[in-house]
Amino acid sequence: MVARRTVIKTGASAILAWLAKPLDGWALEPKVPAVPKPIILSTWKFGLQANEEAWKVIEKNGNSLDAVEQGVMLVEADPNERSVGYGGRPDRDGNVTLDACIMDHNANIGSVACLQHIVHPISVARAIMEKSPHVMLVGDGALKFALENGFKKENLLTEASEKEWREWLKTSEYKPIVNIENHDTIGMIALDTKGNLAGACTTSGMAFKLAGRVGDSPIIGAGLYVDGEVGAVTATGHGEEVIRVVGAHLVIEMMRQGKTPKKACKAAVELIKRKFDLRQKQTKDTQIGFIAINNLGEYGAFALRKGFYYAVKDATGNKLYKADYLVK
Ligand code: SD4
Repeated sequence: MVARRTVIKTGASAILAWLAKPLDGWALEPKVPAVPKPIILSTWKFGLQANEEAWKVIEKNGNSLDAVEQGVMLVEADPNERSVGYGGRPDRDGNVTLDACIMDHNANIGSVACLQHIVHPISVARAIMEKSPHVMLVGDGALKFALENGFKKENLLTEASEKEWREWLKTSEYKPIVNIENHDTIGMIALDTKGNLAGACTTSGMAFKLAGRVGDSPIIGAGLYVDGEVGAVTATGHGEEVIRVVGAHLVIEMMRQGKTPKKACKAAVELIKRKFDLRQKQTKDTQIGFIAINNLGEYGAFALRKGFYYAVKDATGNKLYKADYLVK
């Protein structure tokens, strides 16, 4: 004889199974919203203005690639932003050298590293992507390509940056401290009205770095990665540490495996911390932050320590958020 409780249980599971099964003609839940809700994320406080600039493209149904380029160009051209483009702090020889990269949802990529004299490295990166057979150019070759493609040669070292550099020369003490007072790289990721993702990342790198030093920002997979089937991610902070774990690509792969953008960013930060621990190095004075969106328009961020901010713009507004962090 079958117990009454068993009958009830079996009946209930049958109903649940029936409810879970899509009937013929029923639409399955879409993986990507039918009408994508555009969104833009960028690093640090200057991300707010950059987002507004990028939104001008998005709101006219423009594509996310144009949006991220336009957005970060605003910061590149601003002499008061001392860690990106014109007015950026120089290397220890007094030369402003810039790193940037750009990527779209179909894995089109362009990157430029250690570029001098050009205000908009992000546009040089895009030109490399669209007009050259390569994906990355560096140093003199990158400058030559830029000049041949209509970019103008300019002096990027402003009076303020030169003064700071001359002051630094007195001690020549190299401390790559990355925090809110010394905010850095602009990384921007966006989802447009057609559901396409893109990202851009641009920086003058660590102030007073060795000549020739390249950080994570122009390295596709480290400072930026976009996968149209998954999401978009960019990083800021101590580039050497981000390169060590191929940070942005790692976050993408975590999202591909089902993690939310925030959890994926957190997992990458945890791995970076673990690498510090294994090398018995202190994380003091080091900052790393990731921001991520998935192709549903969900977003998140995570940092190694307190003090990382990121800006989020969508149809409802443009807000600055404090990222959660791993260590005090
Ligand atoms: C670099 N990641 O050159 C850049 C610097 C940065 O916040 O983002 N600082 O290593």
